[in-house]
Amino acid sequence: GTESRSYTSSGSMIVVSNRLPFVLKRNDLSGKLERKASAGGLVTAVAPVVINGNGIWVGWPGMHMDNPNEQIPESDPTDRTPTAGLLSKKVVAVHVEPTVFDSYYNGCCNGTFWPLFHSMPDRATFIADHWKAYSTVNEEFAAKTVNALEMIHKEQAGQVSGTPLVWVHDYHLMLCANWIRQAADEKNLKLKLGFFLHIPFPPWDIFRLFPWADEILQGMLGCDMVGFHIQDYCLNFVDCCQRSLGCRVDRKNLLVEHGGRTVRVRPLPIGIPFDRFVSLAETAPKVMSTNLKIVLGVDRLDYTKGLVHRLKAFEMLLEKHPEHREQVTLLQIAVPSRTDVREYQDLKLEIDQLIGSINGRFTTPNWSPIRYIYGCVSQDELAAFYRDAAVALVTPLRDGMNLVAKEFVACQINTPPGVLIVSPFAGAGEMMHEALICNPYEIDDAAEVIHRALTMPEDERTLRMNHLRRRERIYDVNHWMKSFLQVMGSLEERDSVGATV
Ligand code: ADQ
Repeated sequence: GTESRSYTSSGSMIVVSNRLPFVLKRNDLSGKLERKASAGGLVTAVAPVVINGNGIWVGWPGMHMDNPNEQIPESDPTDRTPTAGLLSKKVVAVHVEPTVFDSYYNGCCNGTFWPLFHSMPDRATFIADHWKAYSTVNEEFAAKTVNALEMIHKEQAGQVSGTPLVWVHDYHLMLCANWIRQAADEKNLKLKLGFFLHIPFPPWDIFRLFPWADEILQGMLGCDMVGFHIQDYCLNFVDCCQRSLGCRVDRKNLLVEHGGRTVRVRPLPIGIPFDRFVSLAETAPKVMSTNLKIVLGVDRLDYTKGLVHRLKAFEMLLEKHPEHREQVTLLQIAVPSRTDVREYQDLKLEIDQLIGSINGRFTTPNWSPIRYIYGCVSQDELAAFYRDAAVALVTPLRDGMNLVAKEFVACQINTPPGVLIVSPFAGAGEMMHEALICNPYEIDDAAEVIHRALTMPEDERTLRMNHLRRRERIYDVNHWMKSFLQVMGSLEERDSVGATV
């Protein structure tokens, strides 16, 4: 098959993200700290660039430590994950006092920015103390990033090497850039600064509801380049800069002038490790023994994912098209998320009740319409679900990109293939043209779209899926990584085949 390549940056890369690419756990028996790897595609693509380029990762270690000077452990010798080669001296852990961290993370990040940026302002809280904590934590991240930059400059003293590249991730860290830039300037440390937002950037009318909106924009404009998944988010950002800050902007070339510098704004749609999902799908054992057609949903349990609307649409399908009863089952997998937040607990209850009522209404002695898994599943199981499903329902009310849509098409290796249904309000809906598009708010129509997917002729399914797969194979997560290095002017392509996991 086509092996996707990994790339090298010309200068060392410092990645700054809320969480490190692994979290620390204390072993109950030995009392020692251990690394617990994360399995995400982003880490798969970014970790090799950090490791190969002798870079550094700055982030929160996933737990509060009584002694912040306690050493981060090296990786276990049996560790085969992408971060195994990340030496402890290349990891900078950011420690924050628990109450401040709570105001920053649960308060400002997930209580304010998450709903606001997903255009759900009624769910957002605007609390000055949370914003203050956000600012404090961002300052701490910036300080640690400058330490990392100093380490890299020291190591490279005298050697000819590219300019170090700092890559800040996501809505947790929108204020870091100026502090990093100022401190680096004072210390005469060269750098390039890039930012990537993993969630949508809202239109001005929504964004300006945030009382300190200008400061966010100024923070992001501290970078040389600001990346979003799609063009729409780029245009929203440019528009906000013009209307809130009065910046001179160039919409065609996506440029913003600020503080005597020109900031580039770029759409950089993220992809998945396509080949990895194909091989998982090729080897994963069957997990469902059933002759029923599976309609699949896989989401973090989050109000942006449109789970309630989806369940209602499925109920409507069974009502309007009774021929699907006892033929089809909805398999919904929901990953527990932000479980200490009240809104997420309420949503869980609402979903439990709705599933109970739909199953109560339609279940027969040999069939029930909905199978519901509340929990994590292994990568193998996930790939098997994706492979063996007839239809995937990816119907968020709003979503930056949505990787589930992409993982589903990667795993569709059986002939004839299944059908993808995607919401136009996900970034993924923008480019996956051959999917069936479904507005999750319009329940009746959503039911009709599911019906159409279930009755689509084989040749049409094949044609659509071939196109979808071809695109995702090319625009995979390594391509995203490469595009970032390219826009930063830091791409040094090695001619070798990528390090595969
Ligand atoms: P998320 O909101 O988390 O990401 P998504 O893009 O769908 O949403 O990614 C979810 C990931 O979790 C997928 O890779 C999926 O495989 C995994 N996953 C889901 N259910 C699982 C389960 N039961 N067990 C194990 N793994 C499971 C944010 C933004 C998105 C954006 C990404 C990347 O909200 O819009 O696409 O970042 O930029």
